[in-house]
Amino acid sequence: MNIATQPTKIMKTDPMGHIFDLENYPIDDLNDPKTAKLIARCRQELDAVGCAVIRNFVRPKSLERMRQEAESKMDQVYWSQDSHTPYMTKDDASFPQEHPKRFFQDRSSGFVNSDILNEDSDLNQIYDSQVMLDFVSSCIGVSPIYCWADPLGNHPYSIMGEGNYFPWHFDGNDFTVSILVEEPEKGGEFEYAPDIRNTEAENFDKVQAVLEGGREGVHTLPLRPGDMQLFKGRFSLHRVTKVKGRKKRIIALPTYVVDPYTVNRPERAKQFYGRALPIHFEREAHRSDKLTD
Ligand SMILES: O=C(O)CCC(=O)C(=O)O
Ligand SMILES: [Fe+2]
Repeated sequence: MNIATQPTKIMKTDPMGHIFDLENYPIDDLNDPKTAKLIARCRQELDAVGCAVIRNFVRPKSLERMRQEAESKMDQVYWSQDSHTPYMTKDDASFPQEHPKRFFQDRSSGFVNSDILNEDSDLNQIYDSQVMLDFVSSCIGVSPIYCWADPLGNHPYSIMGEGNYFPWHFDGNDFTVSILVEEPEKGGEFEYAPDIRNTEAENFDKVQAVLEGGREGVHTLPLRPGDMQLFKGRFSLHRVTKVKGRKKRIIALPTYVVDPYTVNRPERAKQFYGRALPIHFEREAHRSDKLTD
């Protein structure tokens, strides 16, 4: 199947007032002055610090439904403990030992994969929403953007319990939205180095400095349940610090791309989501950019 013939995901046009606070954030009308102002602010934040935050964007009842959904799937979480580079690539001995491509970090975390969400799940509705897609596209300033074709990783819940750590990495998709559904007692902070690389330059020296503990250009974002974050996960090196305490950290992660044909490489699909599907192998060679991954 080539790009021109692939089926297009059918998006729904519901205004989403049962999930989003449309009184304060009328994103179903991009011409509303409140929305235009919000989009301008998000763009400015993304340009300045690589991440936009919209406080109390998701209604408490929707958040509770998402928390219950994630809790109800705890026995199906794919937990993994492994060691990987920021690119999820295999070791490459042609590079010096200290090169980021050879920098392995331990990760322990779990995912409720996108393909096991309940059909009427709020997270599914967010991901199927044309209103949401248009809003994200406007905030990022890129059009068109698409939902990601990766069936396992395109809008999962990431789950982290006591002692879990999600180390420095880049995402396989271009843009990520995050909505914290349950806050841990301590830790689980999102740290990121915005735009540390771009499609033209990997900037391995800068990446190496952060991997080795450098804090230059690193931002910390304490997340709050119900807020929505937008960030450029393919270009910003990011991590989640170690979670502490009995409460789990649960976060919903809808993802977006500029090229609707891309999916995770099989290696990443296996490491994060437990398996690689035929689609991951079929599309392995197809990338929208030349980045390591
Ligand atoms: O949990 C987060 O805040 C970000 C997770 C993440 O970076 C990922 O799943 O790729
Ligand atoms: Fe990520």
